Amino acid sequence: MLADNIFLKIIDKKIPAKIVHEDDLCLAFHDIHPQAPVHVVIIPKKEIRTHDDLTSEDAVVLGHLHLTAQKIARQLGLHQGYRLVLNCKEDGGQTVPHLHMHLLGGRNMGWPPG
Ligand code: IU
Repeated sequence: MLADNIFLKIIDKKIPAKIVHEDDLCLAFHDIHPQAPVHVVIIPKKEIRTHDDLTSEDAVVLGHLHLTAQKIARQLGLHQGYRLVLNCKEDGGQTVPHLHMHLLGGRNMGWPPG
């Protein structure tokens, strides 16, 4: 069972977050439980619950999340690379019911993921 959509409250500035980027389409902030030296969460402002709910109308937003991740990675000095993770629903490990992309970097990532 997915928890409440706390990310909508972060978008509305009802709860605080360490924001690293904001524009009309998305918001990015440092994860409260970082899994790497750099761990940023990038979310669309549009309410999309999971990756499984995406439609062709969301192609621009989805592309924008990727380009924003690239921009933030450069700004935060992840010149040796980074990992993007998008967990989808229960089996994918999604805990917050608002589409989000994890940007992880600053260490060597293992494979396969858990
Ligand atoms: P997940 O893909 O749904 O598992 O990721 C949710 C992430 O959101 C997870 O890494 C949390 O630490 C993070 N997070 C946060 O940064 N701020 C919050 O208020 C909450 C979760 I709730």
